[in-house]
Amino acid sequence: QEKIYLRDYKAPSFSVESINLDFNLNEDFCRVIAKSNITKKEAAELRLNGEELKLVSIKINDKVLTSQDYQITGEELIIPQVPEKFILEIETELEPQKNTSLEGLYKSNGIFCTQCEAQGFRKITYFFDRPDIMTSYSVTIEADKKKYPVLLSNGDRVRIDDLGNGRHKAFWSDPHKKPCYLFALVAGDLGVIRDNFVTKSGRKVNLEVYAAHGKQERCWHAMDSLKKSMKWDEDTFNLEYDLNDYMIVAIDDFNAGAMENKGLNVFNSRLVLADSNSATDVDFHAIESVVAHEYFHNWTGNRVTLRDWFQLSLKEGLTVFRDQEFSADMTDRGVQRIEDVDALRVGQFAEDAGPNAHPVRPESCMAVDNFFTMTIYEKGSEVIRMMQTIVGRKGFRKGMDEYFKRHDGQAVTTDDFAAAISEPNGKDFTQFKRWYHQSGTPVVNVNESYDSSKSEYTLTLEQHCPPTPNQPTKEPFHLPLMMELLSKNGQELKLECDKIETNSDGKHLIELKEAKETYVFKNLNERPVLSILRQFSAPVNLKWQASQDDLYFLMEKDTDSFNRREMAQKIGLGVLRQLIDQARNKKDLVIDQRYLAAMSAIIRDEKMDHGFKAKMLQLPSHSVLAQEEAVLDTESFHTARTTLKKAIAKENRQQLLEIYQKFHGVEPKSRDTKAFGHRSLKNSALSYLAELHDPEVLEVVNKQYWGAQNMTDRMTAMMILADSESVHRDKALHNFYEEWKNDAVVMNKWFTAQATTSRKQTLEDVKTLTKHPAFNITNPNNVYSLLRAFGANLVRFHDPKTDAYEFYADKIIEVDAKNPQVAARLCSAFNFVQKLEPAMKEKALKQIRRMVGIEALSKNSRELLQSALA
Ligand code: BAL
Ligand code: ZN
Repeated sequence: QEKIYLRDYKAPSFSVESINLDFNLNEDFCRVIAKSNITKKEAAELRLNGEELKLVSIKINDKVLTSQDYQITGEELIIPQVPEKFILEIETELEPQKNTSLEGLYKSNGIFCTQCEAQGFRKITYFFDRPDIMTSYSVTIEADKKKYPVLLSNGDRVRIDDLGNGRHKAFWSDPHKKPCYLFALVAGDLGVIRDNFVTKSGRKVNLEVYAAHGKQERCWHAMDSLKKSMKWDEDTFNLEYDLNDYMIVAIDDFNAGAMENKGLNVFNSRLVLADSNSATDVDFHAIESVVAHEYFHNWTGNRVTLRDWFQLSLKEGLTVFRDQEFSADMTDRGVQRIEDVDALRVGQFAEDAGPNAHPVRPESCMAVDNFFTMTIYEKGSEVIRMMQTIVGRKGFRKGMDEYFKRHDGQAVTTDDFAAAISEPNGKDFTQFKRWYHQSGTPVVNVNESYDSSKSEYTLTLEQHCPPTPNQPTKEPFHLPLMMELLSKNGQELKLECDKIETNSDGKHLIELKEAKETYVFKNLNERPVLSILRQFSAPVNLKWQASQDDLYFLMEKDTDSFNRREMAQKIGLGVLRQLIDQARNKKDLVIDQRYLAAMSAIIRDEKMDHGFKAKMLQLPSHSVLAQEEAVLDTESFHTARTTLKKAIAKENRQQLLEIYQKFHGVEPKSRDTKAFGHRSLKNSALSYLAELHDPEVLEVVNKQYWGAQNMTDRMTAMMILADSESVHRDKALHNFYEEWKNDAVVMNKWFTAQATTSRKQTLEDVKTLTKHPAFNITNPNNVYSLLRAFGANLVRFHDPKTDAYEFYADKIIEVDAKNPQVAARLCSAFNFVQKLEPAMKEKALKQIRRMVGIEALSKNSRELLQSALA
């Protein structure tokens, strides 16, 4: 399979002034006529991308071409001779009803819809399928009037004609130039809710959210989130919406989460539909953040787009950063940061440490679709956040204004973005940009000493970055490390060190640029306690052999709430690793009493914010353990974690029950941040209590299941019961199924609850569920909620007593034949292969080799699996 390289980028030889797309939609075929107005800018043959297309005809300036005039390969249409300016008319035929890849034009539950990013447009017509070709679109859609009353595309509605023969035809025109990956079409019979938003300059924007009939009333939270996003982007970045209409359409079969097509976002229905009966607090939060994300793309992605796909983080990293900041403003900034960093650690750090590590701006790839990773998105967002930390919020806003001033309407690069932020702030980002091309998570070692005779505290920081694929050595990174020194009673001390920066927000920063640097702080009459990497100001692994006293002190007193929780995690990780070691060596498991006392103190702390307290009580996940431990012995992980949880629960049984009783049933329908916090705390108390496996607690869980007044409570109870041997288990699962079996979105929760248990028979359950009538392997959400969730269930996926790898590989092969993008997302389950014990490793490698040996395996899956073999 061919690789593509960033270094081969060449500016296009053609420009397209406009394109008109005419769709004629039918049950068994769709005819597309694409008419483009093209200019040749330099001597070149015309090469257009196109895949799986049936070509009907090609005309240049109304003259029909014969087969001698052009050539068609599997991926391109080549016309050697074209005039300088011409109208190219191409007619193709598609079969959307047979399109299982869900790229290009396809059908989901009787609705025609499109997904063009990254390279789906080439499955609609032959075109320059590259983001640096931006043009004006006009679109007509003709279809049966009864079956497809709603006909949507990007931009402005021009008119809709009744053709008098049972068919109608809609005309759309998008006044903004765009690359073809932002093209969209929807045709179907859909319900809709409507509202409007008046922009700061007085433009009234019609807002519409479409969903299957009967589901539209579940779209109000998405609508509300959209309005909040529009207001936030005006207030925060002075960015206003630029069309008369903004439409969101919920689709059941969708590879990803959502798509920011200009004026017409297409969403996975799981990220639109929500009410308190059917959606959890986490779902509500995710919907708000993804609706915002897609809306924010209107400027960061659509108005300013990317030059080539290697620059994907230009729009994704920046837009994730924007949605994280939005969520922080809508909810609790401290808790939001904890959640964002947890997600980064679990997903992106693991990616950076695995066989598919790649830079935020990659240099090569086989499948562009494989770029949609945690590294491009979440680490990309951290890169933007570091820029903001270096220049401060005011400086960042100045840079963003400059970015739009320089590049509105253009297709640009991450270098262009970095220049727009750094230049107006007088900063040099030359070294900083290593974050874009060096992969891997840097490690920062911290060494401290205090000299009481000189009243001096010395801090030495050393950085290095472990080797990653194709990058054996790295240059030092430019690391903004937010820090303070704390006194014995937790006060921030005056910092007398000339190497400390203060950014425009007044935050103290170390800008570590060398491999090793030393900082001397003067006039400190007592040994201070270091609080470093506050707010997780750089995505690094901090190696700090601080004393237990300092760690416990920071966990209790750090003035940065993020760091309090971080220290709780660091101590918890150490405790768990000791227990894992004991479990692996068949020793008695001895619980660290100091840690137990500290966790008990948190449980008993009446003043701590409830949402934050729930985060303080979380133990490090298996995925974090897997990154720290040299060997992936998940049974020991499980034993260690459950033993620790049980000890904490046993010590605090009464207090946990009190927390539960105090908050259970309080404002069960409220969705404000406070209510989220209450529920998250009392459900975390319940999950600790469940570890005791005592019948009284399981009665409480069962009662919560049956009496739940919202999905958060129902789902929590169902997950606890699903992971137990309780007599209540089967009845609850059966009831959930009966209640929601006709609701595709909610049924995914039922699959996940059963795929993520630690019970020994989980694999057998998952196998059975793949044959269940509610499971459809062509539906991406079903695949993710059952199979991918199982692949991420480290304890059961890596169970030496089962054939989980073989089963999972069979499923990857089955999915891959229909939908390569979805199959590729399953492959990451094999990322830990290098950490497996020899016998397990051989088992896993055997399956990977088997998959790679299949000739027809997609380049998407092949690229990811092959690197696991390297
Ligand atoms: N562009 C694909 C979906 C998203 O990141 O918004
Ligand atoms: Zn995005």
